[in-house]
Amino acid sequence: MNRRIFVFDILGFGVFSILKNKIKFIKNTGMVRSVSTWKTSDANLKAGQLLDKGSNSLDAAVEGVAIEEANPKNTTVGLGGAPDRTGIVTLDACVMNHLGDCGSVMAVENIVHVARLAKDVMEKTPHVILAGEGAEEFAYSEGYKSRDLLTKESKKDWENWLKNQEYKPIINVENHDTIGMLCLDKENNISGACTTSGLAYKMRGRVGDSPIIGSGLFIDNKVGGAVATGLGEEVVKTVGSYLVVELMRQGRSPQEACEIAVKRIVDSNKQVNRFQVAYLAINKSGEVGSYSIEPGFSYMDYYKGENKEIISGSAF
Ligand code: SD4
Repeated sequence: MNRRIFVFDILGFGVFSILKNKIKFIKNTGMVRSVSTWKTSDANLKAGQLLDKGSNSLDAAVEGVAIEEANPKNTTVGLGGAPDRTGIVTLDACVMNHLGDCGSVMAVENIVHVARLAKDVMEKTPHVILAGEGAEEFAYSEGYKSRDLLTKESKKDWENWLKNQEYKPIINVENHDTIGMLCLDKENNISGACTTSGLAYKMRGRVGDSPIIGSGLFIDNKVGGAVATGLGEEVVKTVGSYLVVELMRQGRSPQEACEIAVKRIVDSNKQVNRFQVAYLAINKSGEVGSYSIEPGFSYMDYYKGENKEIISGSAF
């Protein structure tokens, strides 16, 4: 090969690969979108409106999910969340931003806004994860107030549960459940937050997927983000949210990526009709996808000033 052709080849290939990447991950600067698992309308509206006002994606996600954390009617998040089998409410949460920074708290008692606490772990400590008493002490040092998370209603439900003590993860808890949220801001940056009280009447000390980076939430700002909800034990086994993002990196749409990740669980599980897992994903172009094992999963979508509930497709 003479030198001129060789140089042309190198340059040509360089231009081609740059173009290829550009085509795959088209940026949509200026567009904002917020999506969140289940019918978490107020939380998603809050995040969407913050994004419209120019908030960065991390602040929008954390302040959005804070609405559910403070909602005593949501029995799977924050205040009013179902306790473990000993009657103690323990919360899990994590956040991840467009730089790939992340923070997580696990099995935290007496603190309502654990997604904010996870953000504080990320921004104010040299660590990524704080658990249990250490996380709670850190919260007090940052000015968080202690609050009994067990409401009269959740205490009553737990006392009823004690009569039979049957541990059975419920497939879709009244369509109002763990909140995983993904936000795309005006700078075309994606961040997310995930917050939960975990599965009702879990063993003391049990932690699910929600605070585990890569399982309950994963963001790669070059590609997109994903969140999971449902039976955490099954999400952890396939590192579900990371899998969805990696599938998008390989060129799959958010919808295709969620479907493949759900099918991976279905294919390896004979008892699949006994539990629910759902994924929700967004890519850099602002395209959204979702899929679940069982019917009944829905998500909220704030786009162009409208906040809509979307019913997800399912494997069964
Ligand atoms: C967990 N994934 O702790 C959470 C629970 C959940 O809808 O998402 N419920 O396993």
